[in-house]
Amino acid sequence: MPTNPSKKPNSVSPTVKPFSEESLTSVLDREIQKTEPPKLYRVILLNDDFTPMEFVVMVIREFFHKDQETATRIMLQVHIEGKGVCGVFTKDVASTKVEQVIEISRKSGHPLQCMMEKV
Ligand code: TYC
Repeated sequence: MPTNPSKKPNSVSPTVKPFSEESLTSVLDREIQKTEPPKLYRVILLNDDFTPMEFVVMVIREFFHKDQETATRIMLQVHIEGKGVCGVFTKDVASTKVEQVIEISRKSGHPLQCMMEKV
């Protein structure tokens, strides 16, 4: 084996070469392409004969951040058609909204039903 006179006897040559800017970018691009977009879920209110309309409007305003007019329109759609969409969210957010709506409804003595369905 030829000896290199400038090399110290016990030095180890580096095995990891630093990334060039281009190769780092292509590695990041590949990682981004692997990331799936999050699955989305509709949060839906169901009609019943007992929950007061004003309570449903309050729920839609407070938990889904709708104004009075939009909340009233969604409530009336549920009342007339049997169900209506209050919003579309990622799984965890949708499931938390469903729990919160059901909790406040039961605590208030109303049978309002809320569910989520995959978009
Ligand atoms: N149908 C109810 C009533 O007549 C009102 C209502 C609307 C209830 C929407 C639930 O998700 C609902 N008082």
